[in-house]
Amino acid sequence: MIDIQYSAEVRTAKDAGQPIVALESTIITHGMPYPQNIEVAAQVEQDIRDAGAVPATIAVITGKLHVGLEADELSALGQAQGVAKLSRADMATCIATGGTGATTVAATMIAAHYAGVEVFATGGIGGVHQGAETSFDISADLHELAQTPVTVVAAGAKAILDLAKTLEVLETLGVPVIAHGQDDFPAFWSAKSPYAAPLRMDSATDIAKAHSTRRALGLPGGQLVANPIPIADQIPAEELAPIIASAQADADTHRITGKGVTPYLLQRIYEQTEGRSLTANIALVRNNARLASGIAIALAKGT
Ligand code: PSU
Ligand code: MN
Repeated sequence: MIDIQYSAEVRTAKDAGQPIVALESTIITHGMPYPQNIEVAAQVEQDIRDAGAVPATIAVITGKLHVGLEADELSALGQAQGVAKLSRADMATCIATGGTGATTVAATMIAAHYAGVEVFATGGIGGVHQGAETSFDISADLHELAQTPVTVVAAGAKAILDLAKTLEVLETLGVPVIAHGQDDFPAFWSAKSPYAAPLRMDSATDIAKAHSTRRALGLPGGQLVANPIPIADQIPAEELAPIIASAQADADTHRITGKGVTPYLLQRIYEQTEGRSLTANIALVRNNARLASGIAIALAKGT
């Protein structure tokens, strides 16, 4: 076993059996610019507390796996340079070599499960990139959802991805994709997409029941809860489409590959929407944190 460094509030919550919601840290280090990144991270943690659960932001800091960060640790991580982006492939080497890294959806799921946390809120999952038929760029997040039993609340997958292929791969992998409160699969900055979600549920309690039913059946893997951005905060898909296409073209021109692709595209879209993509991103993460708290609370009650 490796040691987990818990924050004080997560340690207390674990001992008392209180609901805990995991949060990733790549969104802080690679997904949003400083200083908004740490403001948002602190705000999302507070949203979870206000909803009656306890936030556990996950990261590796100088070789130690942290589940829950103290305020000073979160602030330092948000300003640190050269933090690694950790997915399933990199987390163990980072811990083994005393490195510092932020966890993606995949790595956060692994750490949350290891710590006994079953619900996780984020912005958007990684997925199948446009042009994947030649680049083979498919996020490890999808395979993680197929094997690690954590319910992940996200606003769907970013429109920088190929949503149709992302949904197909999730279906192949047997991952339940549950839209919350609507029939469409949401497209991150936009509430709607041209694609229907395979499943729909309208309450946190039902989602919690589905989670515990999978556990009872001994099924490996988690659930993807696709929670649409509130309509008032969305950016219409038509408006984003040309911006995404141009960001994608820039990424191709500059031969951005591997882990660099998602952060590069997010940064270009942030610049080209003059920050509006970030405002929407903040609104949807907060919305996801609230729903995840409801699910964690229902599970803690034995749902
Ligand atoms: N979506 C966002 N912001 C992010 C990410 C996704 O809105 O920062 C991050 C998440 O950590 C996700 C990762 O797990 O990007 C996916 O990266 P890749 O496509 O390289 O697997
Ligand atoms: Mn990738």
